[in-house]
Amino acid sequence: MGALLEAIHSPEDLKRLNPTQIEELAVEIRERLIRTLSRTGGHLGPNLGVVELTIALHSVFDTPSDRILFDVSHQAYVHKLLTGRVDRFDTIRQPGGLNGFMLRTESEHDSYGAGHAGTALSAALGMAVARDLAGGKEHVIAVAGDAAFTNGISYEALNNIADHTRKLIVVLNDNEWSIDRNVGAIARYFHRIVTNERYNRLHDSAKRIVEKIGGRTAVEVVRRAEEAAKSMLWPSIMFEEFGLTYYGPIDGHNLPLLIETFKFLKTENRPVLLHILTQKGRGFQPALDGQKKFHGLGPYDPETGMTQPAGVPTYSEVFANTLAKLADKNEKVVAITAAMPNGTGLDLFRPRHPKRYFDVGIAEEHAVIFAAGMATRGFRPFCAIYSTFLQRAFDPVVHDVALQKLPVVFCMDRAGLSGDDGPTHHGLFDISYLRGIPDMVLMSPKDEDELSDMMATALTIDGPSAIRYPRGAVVSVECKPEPKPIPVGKAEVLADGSDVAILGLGPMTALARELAERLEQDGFSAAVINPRFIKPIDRELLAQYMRRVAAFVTFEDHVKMGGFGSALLEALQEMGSAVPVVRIGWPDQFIEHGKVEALRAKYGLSVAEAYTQVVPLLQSRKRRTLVAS
Ligand SMILES: Cc1ncc(C[n+]2csc(CCOP(=O)(O)OP(=O)(O)O)c2C)c(N)n1
Repeated sequence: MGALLEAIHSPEDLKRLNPTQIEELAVEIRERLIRTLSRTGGHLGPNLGVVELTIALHSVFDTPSDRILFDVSHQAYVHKLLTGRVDRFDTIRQPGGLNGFMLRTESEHDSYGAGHAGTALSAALGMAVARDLAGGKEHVIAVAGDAAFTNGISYEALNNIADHTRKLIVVLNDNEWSIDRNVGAIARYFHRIVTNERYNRLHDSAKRIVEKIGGRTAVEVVRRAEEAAKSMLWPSIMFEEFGLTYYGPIDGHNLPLLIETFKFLKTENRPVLLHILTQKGRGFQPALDGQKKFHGLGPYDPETGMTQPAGVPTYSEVFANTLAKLADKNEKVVAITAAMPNGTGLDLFRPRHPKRYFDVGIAEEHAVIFAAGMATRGFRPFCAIYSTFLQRAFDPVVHDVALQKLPVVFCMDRAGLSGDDGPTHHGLFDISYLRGIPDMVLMSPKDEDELSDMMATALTIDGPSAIRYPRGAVVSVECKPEPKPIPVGKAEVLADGSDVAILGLGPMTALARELAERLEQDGFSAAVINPRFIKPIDRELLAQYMRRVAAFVTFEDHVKMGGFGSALLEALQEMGSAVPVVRIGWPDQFIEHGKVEALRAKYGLSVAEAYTQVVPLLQSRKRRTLVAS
């Protein structure tokens, strides 16, 4: 099984296959994707949809000299299989194995790394212009899904392409889905093109000509006929207005058609956009039946597609249910997501308050400015955006929300290490980038009950606030029936002590407790503090402890630089304290993908590491006290 695929060590091997073998290869690739991902998890649906497209691209173009870019690059598994990574494919998303996205360090065939949406067209234009300036001949091809066209950057690139290069191929891979159903006017526009009957009739005959005759002449004849038809059917095709010649829509699963079309497009001396229609999840019925679920998922049964039922609720679910409750009581509460209704939990909010639920597409900057607009009119927007994706909207957070002191609440899911997805998805920078913004109130709950309380707290704040909480299952504590606001800027003392004060941010209070236990066993008296607020930090409490303890310890699931420990250091320094601070957090480097526990151990986010660093500080005070007495 899989003999053809196993023999592909580079795209050159693919080019030696005959048309029948290429069709068989597509079957083998699908089998491999379904089988491997059933164990590793990953983006099954998107990859099943681009099997023929990727085979066609690698049959016609020559990587690594030609540059193929995939937007987001979650759909680049087939590309990995065809570019010398079959042997390692079973390691995808596993510790030390292949990354789930394109990585320039992983292969010379990965021309551009990505994980966030909307970057392919800009980067491709950059490469095309670099080629033109250097007098090169290579081809640059950007593959972007229909949802990438809900993202502003794609249009910023489109606005420039025709002015700056004459050779660039954009492939619009249209499957009508983002993670959820694609939203907005652009999705409807694509749908209108695809469902226009007259155009499609013409199109079918065009397809037959290309299949029958093949080659450049056939495509040229078809193109001329289509050109005429297009202008009859619509006053303009949007992409043509941007200066890209539009081809399509064509069947993205018809291999001979795709190959012939790319052979033709390769010879074009003007920027082109090829619109292909694909089916997300093609070849695996459970994925066709559950497009949303199979966009990206953990392990499943390769026969039935069944997954383990989730036992414990997630932070996302608690967030969404609490928001629905808050919205029941306050008609000004609205929920905003940037194409992540499922991931953020807002799927649960939507049916309860459909009029106050907004999915704006993959458009984080717009989401934040849209929220700002609503807030100016008295609404209380909750923007549910993953920590990593809010990076996109930094300026709107500063310029539109904070500067105008608007009460927008940023609910940052997946704050902390995200694990298997790797560096593009780790949420390790949000404290650093939000902490310096005036008026921002920044919170992190130790458990799900406190998350609900912080959401209620946010409603009492007359300005911007942000709550960071991690991916996955909650701590499973008893939750109050109704959330209760917490006094802003007040930390919670979980245990008092006089030798050391240990502050564990968010769910890291668990590590703080563990460290305290170990130190108590050694005869030290340890205070355990749940900071709750990163900003404003509880200076009153710090002032009490800085007079008593020999050291502070901070634990945070965030980079150390500019994080919570840094905030504590700054506050202590300003208050004239020289008490040493042991900061436990992520180092100043990008963290690879892997299992959270293993990566924490590797990078010293552990009780053991804190213990090693803090004990000498405590012992030296003990010695000093003994000498003094
Ligand atoms: C800036 C940003 N926001 C959100 C996401 C989460 N995300 C990953 S893939 C995806 C949908 C992509 O849809 P599309 O580009 O149409 O590709 P498909 O999976 O349908 O092939 C989203 C919203 C992201 N990667 N980047």
